[in-house]
Amino acid sequence: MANVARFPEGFLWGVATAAYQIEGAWNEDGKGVSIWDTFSHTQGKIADGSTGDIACDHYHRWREDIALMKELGVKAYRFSIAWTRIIPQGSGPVNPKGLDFYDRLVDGLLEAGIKPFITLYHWDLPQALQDIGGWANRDVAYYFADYAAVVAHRLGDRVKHWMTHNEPWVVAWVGYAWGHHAPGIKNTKVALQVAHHLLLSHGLAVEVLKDLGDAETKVGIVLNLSPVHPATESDEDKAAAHRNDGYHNRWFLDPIFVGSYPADMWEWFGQLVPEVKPGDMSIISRRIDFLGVNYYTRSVVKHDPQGGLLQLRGVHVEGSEYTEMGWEVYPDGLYELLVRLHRDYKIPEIYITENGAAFKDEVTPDGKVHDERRLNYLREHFLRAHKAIQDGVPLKGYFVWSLMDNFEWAHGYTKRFGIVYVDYETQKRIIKDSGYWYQKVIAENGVPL
Ligand code: IFM
Repeated sequence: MANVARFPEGFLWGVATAAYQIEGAWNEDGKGVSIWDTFSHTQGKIADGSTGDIACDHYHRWREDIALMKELGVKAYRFSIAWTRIIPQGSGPVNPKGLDFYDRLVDGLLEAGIKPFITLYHWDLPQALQDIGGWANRDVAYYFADYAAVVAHRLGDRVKHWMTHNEPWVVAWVGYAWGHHAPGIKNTKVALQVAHHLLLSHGLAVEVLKDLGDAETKVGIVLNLSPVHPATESDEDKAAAHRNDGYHNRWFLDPIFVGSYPADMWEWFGQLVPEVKPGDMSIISRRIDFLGVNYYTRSVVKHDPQGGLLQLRGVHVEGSEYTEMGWEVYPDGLYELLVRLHRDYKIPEIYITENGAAFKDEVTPDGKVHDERRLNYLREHFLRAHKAIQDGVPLKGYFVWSLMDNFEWAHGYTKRFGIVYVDYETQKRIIKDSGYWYQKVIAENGVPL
């Protein structure tokens, strides 16, 4: 059919979620307490006072959720493992019931013809490890590698795609510098040390996963990346944009793909830079098979001497559409980012591991959710991905964030990202219009024009 932007054969259309955001069952079957259990149980931390105690109750409804994915026709499912289900105290004894849960989930997915893509760390650190300093403590990087080994031992015969971390930038900055996320620490120097330990733990886990895997095993990491544009063409604004890019994108990309921190940012951070031990950078830059890219928006910034550490501030773009998160809808940024990653870092394979949007949704009297803005958002982004592939970017798959509405961290349940609506009172799932549209895209392996 001519009126379809067709994707390459075998392109992996998927959906993504994360353990704390959907599972619930926060204290069942031997699970330990995570920093998000502690954080959400602390008054004043979550906008609507909610917790992930029940969330989407996926821990009990996983069969129904696999059936939903099957109905949508998705080829792959990206989910994360709760470290506290596997090793409740972070290190030490393994909890067999936790492993059993993911074992059943993986088998269920494979039976439904859906490829499992596992993220090992999507922010829910065992509280027992926070009690020894969390990611600021170098030992935690080694505990993470041990945990990776336990999971890979059990699931590695069936799971071939592994992601070590989800968005280490968010873990370090939002959790340890701004304190908006668990563990709620506000210390910039600590945040940079945390970022280094996260990267180190990534490299250590890559080695474990590769050693335990076979020829088919592919290992990667997921970064949240955004192109940064200057608000004006002034030299000051351009320098500010370059700094923001250094702090947000290059601080993670360069160590992983080049083996060093970006020199301009190392200098800019001055006394705040992390302690790096001999050999760390070669561990961090161990070859990986793919990069997972989470793309939602771009940043537009202006130089501002009062603008904190980076001396800049973000600006609102007149005339642009914004989502419920306050993020500008900017599909061209996805194309720009993909082409740049391919050009600057020569990454073997790329997946979009998250892309999607929060908009206000309502169930209308016909019992449906007509989320036209989300549908348009997805279509425009899919088309930019298509263009990037045509221009030579090795993009292999695309995971929509998210399969279903879920616990949006410090925003609680106030933001809905799903292509499936969740009624939290009844746990009823309703496929939104965007979900039905995605079903057609997958069936056609292309976007209707
Ligand atoms: O919900 C989050 C997800 O956990 C990580 N990436 C961004 C999403 C939307 O904010």
